[in-house]
Amino acid sequence: MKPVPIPLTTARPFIPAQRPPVGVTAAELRQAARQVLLRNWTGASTVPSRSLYPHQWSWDSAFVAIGLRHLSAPRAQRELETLMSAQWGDGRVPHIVFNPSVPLGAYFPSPDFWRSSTAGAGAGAPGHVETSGIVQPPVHALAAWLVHRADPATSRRRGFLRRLYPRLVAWHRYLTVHRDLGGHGLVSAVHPWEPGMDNSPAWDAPLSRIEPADPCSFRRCDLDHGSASDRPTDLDYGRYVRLAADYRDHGYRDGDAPHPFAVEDPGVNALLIASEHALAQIAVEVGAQGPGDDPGGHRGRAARLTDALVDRLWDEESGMFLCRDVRAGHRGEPIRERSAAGLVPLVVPGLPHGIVRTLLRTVGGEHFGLGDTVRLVPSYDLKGHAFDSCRYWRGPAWFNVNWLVERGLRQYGHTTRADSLRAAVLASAAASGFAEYVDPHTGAGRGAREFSWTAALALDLLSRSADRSADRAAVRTGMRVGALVRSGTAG
Ligand code: 2M8
Repeated sequence: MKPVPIPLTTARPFIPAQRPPVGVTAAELRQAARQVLLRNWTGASTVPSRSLYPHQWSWDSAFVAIGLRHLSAPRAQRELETLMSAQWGDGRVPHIVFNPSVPLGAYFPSPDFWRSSTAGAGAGAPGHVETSGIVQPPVHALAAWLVHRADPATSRRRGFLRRLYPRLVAWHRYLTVHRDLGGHGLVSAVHPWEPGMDNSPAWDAPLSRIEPADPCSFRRCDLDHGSASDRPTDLDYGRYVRLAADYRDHGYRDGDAPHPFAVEDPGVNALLIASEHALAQIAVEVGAQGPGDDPGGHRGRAARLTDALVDRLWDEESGMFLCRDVRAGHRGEPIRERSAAGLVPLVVPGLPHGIVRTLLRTVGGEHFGLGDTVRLVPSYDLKGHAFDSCRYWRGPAWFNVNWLVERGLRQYGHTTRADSLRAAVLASAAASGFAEYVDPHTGAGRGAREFSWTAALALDLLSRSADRSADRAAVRTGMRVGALVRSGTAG
């Protein structure tokens, strides 16, 4: 009998350059993803990459937990608990939690740059662990809810949500109270690393106003592991360092820090809204009773944030959400760059129908080309003046972004398109050896390999119950696919 392949593609034919090698089974892909997550587990959390990122990152951990829940619910819970135990007194969840056993020189900016336990003491930085002082997108409540649902009995027995809920509430409160720098109900990022899309062309204009730090005052470690043509330039790095150092020197107190870089990002705010909806469900589960921190309170906050998102960041002319530079002009100004962050609001429930329709047209149109010229959503406008298929967040396709868009397509009932995207994500994850990101045109893997969220999110997509029958069929036929995953790892 001829083997039945995993549906790595659906309606449209493969774009030739991205045709995955034939013969991957779901079982083998699942096993390979599992091994990546086991290797990157440190005992209490998961590093994004053993080489490039040897500590715990905030939004990486949320995505990792979403995948880990299919392997071990307690381990997925632990991942989030470890992160949240480094939460600051003011509610912020730091973007990096440093592993004290990793040498200082392994990653820059290192703990002796951030000096959280001393410089951040006034903002409530913990004393038992060193962290960075900035944040990343709030995907955590969504992750916590998905982790709980994977094994509610274990979650209840361990009091997982009951312990996490107040911390998640404090985290969202930090963002909505201390970070509404524009004064219109949306959260601002104060450093290009905060939205997670570090080197996005959307930051070029606001970043150009920042005086870079003296290049002799720091040494980049990222170039020891990655190619300079993929990574941010030295000039941009100098600006990242300047912003972080100034924030630190103001004690990480948002009321005192000048925050010369302040951007309302649609990705950050959309993930906050999706997480507020998750908090409403968590509040039901733990029986939370206000004031404000009850299911109705969370739903009300999600609705107000959604109105502000549409009001401040929707741009009909571009057909998508745009970032807003809070420090430009009188009321702030839209940043006219099409970044994938502007598609992430597809994860927000209850968007106006017209906006969803337009977003879907934009995803498949000439600027993002999904299902037409590319099989994964690129991080930036394919036609944009700054497009670069290799450089960090300036064009390559990232797996977490594609997982979010897939979720959004499914939420709004576009199952066929979601299925195609799911298949493309799995094919790319396999063919690239779970790369950090891929060239959207050729599908070639870039950056680190055996990257944790790529493996975790592939595992999550493989575990969708609706797709299980196709996976089972492939597994039953015993197709061989190891070569696919191995050749990707080598590449
Ligand atoms: C990248 O960011 C770090 C700084 O936080 C870096 O470039 O050194 C980004 O891709 C970010 O989104 C991600 O969380 C982090 C770790 O994977 O790497």
